[in-house]
Amino acid sequence: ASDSVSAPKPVVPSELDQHIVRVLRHRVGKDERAAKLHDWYTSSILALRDQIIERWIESTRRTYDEGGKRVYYLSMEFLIGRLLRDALSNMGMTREMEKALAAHGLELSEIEELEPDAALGNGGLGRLAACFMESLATLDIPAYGYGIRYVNGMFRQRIDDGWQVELPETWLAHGNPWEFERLESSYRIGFGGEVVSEGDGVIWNPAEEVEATAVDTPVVGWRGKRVNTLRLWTASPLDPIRLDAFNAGDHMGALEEQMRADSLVRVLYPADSSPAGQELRLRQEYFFTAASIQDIVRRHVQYEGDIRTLPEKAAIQLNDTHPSVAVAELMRLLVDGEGLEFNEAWDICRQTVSYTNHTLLPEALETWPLPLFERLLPRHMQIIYAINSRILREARKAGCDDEQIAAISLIDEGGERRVRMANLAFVGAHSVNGVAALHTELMKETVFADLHKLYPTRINNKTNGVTPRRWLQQCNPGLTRVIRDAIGDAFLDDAEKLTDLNAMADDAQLGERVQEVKRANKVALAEYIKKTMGIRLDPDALFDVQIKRIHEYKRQLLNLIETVALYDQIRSHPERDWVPRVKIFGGKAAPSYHNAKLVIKLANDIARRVNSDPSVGGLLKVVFVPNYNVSYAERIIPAADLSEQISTAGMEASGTGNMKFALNGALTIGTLDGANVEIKDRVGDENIVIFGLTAEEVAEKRAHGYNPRKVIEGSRELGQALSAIASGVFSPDDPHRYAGLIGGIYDSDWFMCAADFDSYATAQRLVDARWEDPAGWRAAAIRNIANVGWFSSDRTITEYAKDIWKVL
Ligand code: DL6
Repeated sequence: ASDSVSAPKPVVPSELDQHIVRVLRHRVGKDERAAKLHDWYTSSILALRDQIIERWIESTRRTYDEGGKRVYYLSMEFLIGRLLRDALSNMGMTREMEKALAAHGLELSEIEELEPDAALGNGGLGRLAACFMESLATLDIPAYGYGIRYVNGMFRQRIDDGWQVELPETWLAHGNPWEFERLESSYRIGFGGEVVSEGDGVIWNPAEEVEATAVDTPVVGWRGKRVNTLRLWTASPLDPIRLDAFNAGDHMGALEEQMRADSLVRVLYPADSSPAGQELRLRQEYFFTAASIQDIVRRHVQYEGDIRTLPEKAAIQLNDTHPSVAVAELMRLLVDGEGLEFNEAWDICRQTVSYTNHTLLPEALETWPLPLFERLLPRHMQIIYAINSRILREARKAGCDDEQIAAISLIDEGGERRVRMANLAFVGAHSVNGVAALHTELMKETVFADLHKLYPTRINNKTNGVTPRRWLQQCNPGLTRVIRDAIGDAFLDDAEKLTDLNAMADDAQLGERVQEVKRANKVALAEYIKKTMGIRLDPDALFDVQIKRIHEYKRQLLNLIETVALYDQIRSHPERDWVPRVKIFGGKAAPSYHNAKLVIKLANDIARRVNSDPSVGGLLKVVFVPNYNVSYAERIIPAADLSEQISTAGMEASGTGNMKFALNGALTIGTLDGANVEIKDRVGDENIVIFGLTAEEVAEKRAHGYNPRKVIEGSRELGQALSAIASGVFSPDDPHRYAGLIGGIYDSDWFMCAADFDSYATAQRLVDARWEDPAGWRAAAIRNIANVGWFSSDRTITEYAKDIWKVL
């Protein structure tokens, strides 16, 4: 008899099932009969978490017993997204959970959908930190991630009439079953006040203090070998209420301290266009950095006794300049707290700290007005002056001239005096790394040229990576299955084993299976977009995707101009065999970034016009997906055919989306920028479409003047597309809406949209031609998958661990 006719077997509850029910009753307080989906969600996570805790305790004990060195990763952002699927998969419990839930008529996929994205980051930098945490645990390296537990994190993006609207993200509204508050790990964080001398030393008497309290989230590595800790700080006032003021009738004033503390952990990157915004940003940075450094020093002194051995037991990695004040804070604790001589403290600091630079954009290299810094952190300012005098003497001795000295100084003396946080991080660290080969070379030649001359061995490269667990296995189970069938399971533990696929890249059967999976992923994405946005997409069209923060240097505008040119071409030449395309855009613009917000509106204006134009005959569709986040990326990336990585060369430090797309079998159209260069080297010139100016050519054009008007006059397609946008073809309700945006291209074209247009448009038609050869496209897709295993964050972390942290 077949299964369908045999008597149903009695369901024997599994251990996990029983555990979930116990949790539901005793910790959630619900009867199975009355439990809502959300109760099951909470109980499932808590039951899984119980298993994780066992490994967590075991990992922590092991680290203490072995007296090993720990890595401390300080980051303003940890864009961890959802954790349930990741934790289940890394614990090897997905099947078990599916079965346990099925016993109650539930599906794991519906439970997973209830988990909010932890939107504790903005873009690549934050997602990199999340990948790194997972790889650190996977590689069995004891590590803590330190950051801020933002109550609202990154804003939620809504699109109203094509415009971005920012709303608070309420990811904690239903509590967070993953976290543990550690009231015993609390530190006082001071601001303002004065520094007074006492005996040989000084004492800082802050004018205000808040309490930082740790909230811990376990981070499970692949196969559950190690569980590390993501420690995020929350803030509270020392006194919850000023009762005297409250009783005197000043009810709001009595809670002022509470609000002041609260504002520190409310949102990620509050707008810093106003002085108040700047001050809050600096306060946030000092708050989490000081709490983290105090925690590290306390742990070390408690277990090792002697602060002088700190560099043997602790490696502190600064993720960009946001935590740079760590250098001054560590010096303060060593000198004022532990009573070390300045020189000895300086040696310890530099041996312990290392710094990663993630951008060359001058506006993103943090500097603080000196009066603000001095008012908020008077003792740190003194320490920075002391470090500066030491460094500048060293520079003078090494023969630096005044200009070089001015560039090296921790204080920018040109105009309003400012503290340079990147220089502070550079001099206070023994290692300064870039995040892709080209970026690292440009660091040496541009922003850090003079510091590099003074410390020529300090800058090194660590090309970014992404975790293949989340970005292949979990987001694309179909492709993972096909790969396992083709080359076995070794790649699950070592992504570089994907190269075994190279031998089969032309195998028609494999090509077909890869294609089937891609199509299924496209159908799923199309259904989701239909459901959420009401737009119908043809899964057989080429899915061309640009998802990332909206920024002029990332050139969503170039893509949109080319979209308009294509729209014109399709209408002018309906007789040609156009490849049907779906252009998918997604990303958030900084709330005060006018042009970026205008680009979002333009994408939506173009979409509205193109999608409703019958003369396009469905050959072109444009979609701007709202509120792009980690979970959305997990849906889109497996469904992409073409990955747009088209930044102005020299401006994208690395990119990590580029790696995720290639790993999922999308071909890249891109410039020779960031890690695209290394992707090209690995996948081979024939399996990527490169266009545009090189970084050198861009620098050359900028230095020697370049006339975009002439370029525009010489390109009919470009000229027509630009004037269509500028004259209001896509914005009849406000014909001048894009005049300024497009005028910027005519006037200076800083981001080289005009300069690169023809080359980009030609590359796009080459993509079309390649699409017309399905077998060739599939083989190229397989070669991408096969050759980007090197971009696993396991490889990146191994390099950090060996070269910088010395823990492997
Ligand atoms: O290193 C991670 C990520 C890189 O992949 C991106 O290329 C880079 O833009 C980003 N940097 C930042 C820092 N600020 N800015 N701009 O987010 O880091």
